[in-house]
Amino acid sequence: MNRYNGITLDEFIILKEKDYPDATGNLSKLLRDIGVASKVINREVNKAGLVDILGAAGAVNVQDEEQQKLDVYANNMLINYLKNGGQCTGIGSEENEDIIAVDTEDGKNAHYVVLMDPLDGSSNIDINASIGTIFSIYKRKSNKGLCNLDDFLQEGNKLVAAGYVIYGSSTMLVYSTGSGVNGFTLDPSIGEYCLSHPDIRTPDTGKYYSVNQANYSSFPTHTRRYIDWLVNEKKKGLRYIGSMVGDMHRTLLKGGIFMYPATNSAPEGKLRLLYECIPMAYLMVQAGGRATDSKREILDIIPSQLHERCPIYIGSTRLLKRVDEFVENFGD
Ligand code: AHM
Ligand code: MG
Repeated sequence: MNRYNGITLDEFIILKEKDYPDATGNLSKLLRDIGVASKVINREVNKAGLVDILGAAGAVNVQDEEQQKLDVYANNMLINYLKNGGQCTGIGSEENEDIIAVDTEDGKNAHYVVLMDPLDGSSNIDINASIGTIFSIYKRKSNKGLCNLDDFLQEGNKLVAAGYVIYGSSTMLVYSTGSGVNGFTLDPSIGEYCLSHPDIRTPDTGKYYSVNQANYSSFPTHTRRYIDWLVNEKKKGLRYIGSMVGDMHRTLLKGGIFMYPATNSAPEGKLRLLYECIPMAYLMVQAGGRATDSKREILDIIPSQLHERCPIYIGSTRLLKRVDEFVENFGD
């Protein structure tokens, strides 16, 4: 039995901090703030069918996608907690075109920037399927004062922490600070995340592949051939929720591969590098898996824009190795 089994997220974060003698406690506080914000979001997600909170808010976000009311709520909630928590100097969100610099004394002195997709998979809200919050945390590059965009444009290898919350049949928070991945299930009776999945390891292969198969004809040749191989030779099953957090959660726990390749209409893929692909790649790598854009390891990519997109192939190492081979054999 793991020495941490069953303990709450807060206790775990504090215990883990003791493994780092130089830790100041700031990152722990930031992680706890995100945990608390996610519980408030979870409460609203849970009652979404009961109150008039569903449906489009009318606004359109920076990606030209229809914004749902819960997206707005989740975004505001996280921003409030991060701004008031005192450990975050700036926020980059899928829902905001520009970075938000925290213009308070604490904010200007804080060390961390947070990137997030406050409520990913929002097209699933109306049908009660899994959705999630994705976050990543970097140390700022600038010293003090208001943060700037450059503080956010860092490669995944520089992350200090990343995670997601899945609002599914139960709510879980899964995160890493660079020494393995741990998963916590929200116990609604006590309102606490409790360690339920210590030290998650992704199997080196798996039964399922996960991709929007409807885009097959516009995938690069190597990906089409790879999918043919998965289906015809390896007899893999297709699982696709259309919610990255849900599809990733299954892949992380059970192995397999999740892909969002380039398509004709989206030559850079659909998913966002900084707050979708990089944090998920970080978790997958920490759990013993791998993530690439078909040519580069996701964690090696140096971002140049806040809302940049990138193709992603993420999951079990043996299946990722085959992606490399198909790319080598079939090119683009
Ligand atoms: P969103 O950030 O607007 O919710 O979009 C991201 C979602 C991912 O969760 C999911 O993997 C993908 O979009 C599904 O896209 P598609 O419907 O094209 O398959
Ligand atoms: Mg998203």
